[in-house]
Amino acid sequence: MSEFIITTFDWVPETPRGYVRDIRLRWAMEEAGLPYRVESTSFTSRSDAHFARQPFGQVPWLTHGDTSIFESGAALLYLAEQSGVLMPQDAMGRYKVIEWLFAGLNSVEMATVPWSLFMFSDDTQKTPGRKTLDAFLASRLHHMEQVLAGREWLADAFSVADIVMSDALRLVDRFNGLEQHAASRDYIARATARPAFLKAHADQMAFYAAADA
Ligand SMILES: N[C@@H](CCC(=O)N[C@@H](CS)C(=O)NCC(=O)O)C(=O)O
Repeated sequence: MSEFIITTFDWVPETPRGYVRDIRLRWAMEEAGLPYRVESTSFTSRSDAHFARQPFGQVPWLTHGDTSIFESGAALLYLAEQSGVLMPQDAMGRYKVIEWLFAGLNSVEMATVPWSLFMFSDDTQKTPGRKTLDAFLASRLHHMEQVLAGREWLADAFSVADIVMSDALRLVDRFNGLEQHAASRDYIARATARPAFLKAHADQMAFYAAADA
């Protein structure tokens, strides 16, 4: 089998460490027990070769033989298919995971990322646009709280959808945005207590600590 390679930035500032999206791929690899290595691309200078792999000049991307995949969700689906774990094999089970994977990326992360950009920037001005964004996020969090109050994982078993959803929600938790959402906090705690997450997180932190040296 060809080698799996995750490409991420060679360095990032302190704030995003532990949250750079290569963690989603590292996490899936650890869950699946797939061997992989991590390569890096310059954070400060985005080359044509970088844009050829990731058209927005972002990370991560996944390489496997001749296959190169950008977008963390697409790479996770590929890994789920390659490994035979992190997603059921039957069609109905697969689509249960796929719908929640898209919900994580397109319904929840669509609100969490812009909100967290304000929080990272210490921008607390209550402009009309900000109030709309806060209400948008509050609605998504409210509905996720109802869902998570009734189940351990989004589909029948832990899956790539949980990697994305818990990763999106932990960004909100980082800024204490889940104080009124106990089920969501419990879900994040369950997900991030998994040995695969702990390893992925420790490895990302060590990778960037080494980059400072
Ligand atoms: N939708 C993309 C988002 C990727 C993304 O936002 N990557 C961040 C790191 S976590 C990045 O590259 N930021 C630098 C930039 O946007 O220039 C995915 O899920 O892969």
